[in-house]
Amino acid sequence: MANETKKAPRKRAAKGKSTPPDTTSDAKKPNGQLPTEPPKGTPDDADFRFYTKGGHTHESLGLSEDDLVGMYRSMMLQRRFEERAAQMYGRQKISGFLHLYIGQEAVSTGTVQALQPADPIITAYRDHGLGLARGMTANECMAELFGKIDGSSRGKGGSMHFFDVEHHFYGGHGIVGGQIPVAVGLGFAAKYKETGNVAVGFFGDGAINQGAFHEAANLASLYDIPVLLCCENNAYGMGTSVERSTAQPELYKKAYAYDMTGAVVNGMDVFEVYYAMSELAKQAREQNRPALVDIRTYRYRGHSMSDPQKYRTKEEMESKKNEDPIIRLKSYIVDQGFSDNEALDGIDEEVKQVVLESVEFAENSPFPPVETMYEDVYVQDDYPFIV
Ligand SMILES: Cc1ncc(C[n+]2csc(CCOP(=O)(O)OP(=O)(O)O)c2C)c(N)n1
Repeated sequence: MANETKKAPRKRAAKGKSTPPDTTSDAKKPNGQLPTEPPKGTPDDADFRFYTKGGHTHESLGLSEDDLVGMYRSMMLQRRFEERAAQMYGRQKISGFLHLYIGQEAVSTGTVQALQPADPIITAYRDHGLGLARGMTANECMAELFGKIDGSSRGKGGSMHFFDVEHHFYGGHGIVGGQIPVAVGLGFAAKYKETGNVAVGFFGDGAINQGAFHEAANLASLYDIPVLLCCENNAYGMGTSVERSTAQPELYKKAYAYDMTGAVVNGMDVFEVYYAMSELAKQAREQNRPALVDIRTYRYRGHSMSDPQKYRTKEEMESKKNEDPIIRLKSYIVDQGFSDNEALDGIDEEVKQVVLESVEFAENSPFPPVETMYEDVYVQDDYPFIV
């Protein structure tokens, strides 16, 4: 598309805080008038944002040495926690499903570092990394995996249902794509209550094909909702690759259909994630506008513990491991002279110990009593109300 036809971002919303959207009137919209102009053509890359160039330094990003070490510690905790969880699953200490996040830690860590603590975050069932990055303790997370009463959801949710209201982490959802409209609802609430927060909803590349995504994206744009719809594009939905399941595999392009910003982010680089999410959250906050963020990442483990991973080659896996986000950050910290390998390995040992203690904590926590099974369940008193 030539520059003169390049679409300017829509300025539907007033800057800054706004009044709740008027959903009862369509007075602002021309009723029954379809465009008579010929279409301006399909979007090209100039219409999107690419956070893929790399080359950021902590200075250019305004990150301190402490921030870097904190990010390293967070990523290391997520990885060691899940390695141990996999082992506990093998020992049948954990039942049901277990979806590991290993490989995607730069996404959770970069995002949390970029957001304000009260910005709500919601995700699907691959939720351990985000929960830990947001401040959940290894103890409450491991106890939840074990189905014990000291777990974050009192042991009744398990792996797919971490939840921590205090840290503005709203789950943990097992129905593919089901959390995306809830993410828009969290953004709607932020706008309605004028909190100045931005909601961030994560989902997988498989989920983008669900109707829930399209309905939610439409409403988010129509109502000017401050929400980042973040696709953790790890290339596969269970064993099916994006190319085989998605008519437009360049997922960011779907933003164009909903008149919102579309961005691509290198999710293996924690600096790039931090940079992208800082900019996009600022825009959403200031303009009350949604964005679709296509975060290119990779999971080293199978879809869940029972996945034999026959759909990808060892070579593909190995090449991705060369991009490991933790090794990348560690090298940066050492190269800059902020710390050395020994000290960073010490952090690794420290988090391993935290995780080991969380296993002991989970072992010692009791199962929830059977009679509490129906507590904390949403029940409508007058149900069934349709006779
Ligand atoms: C509505 C619905 N359909 C099917 C499933 C079964 N299922 C669980 S995960 C999954 C694949 C989703 O893949 P993706 O969204 O790419 O997320 P990823 O696991 O890669 O993080 C499917 C089909 C489900 N949980 N919910």
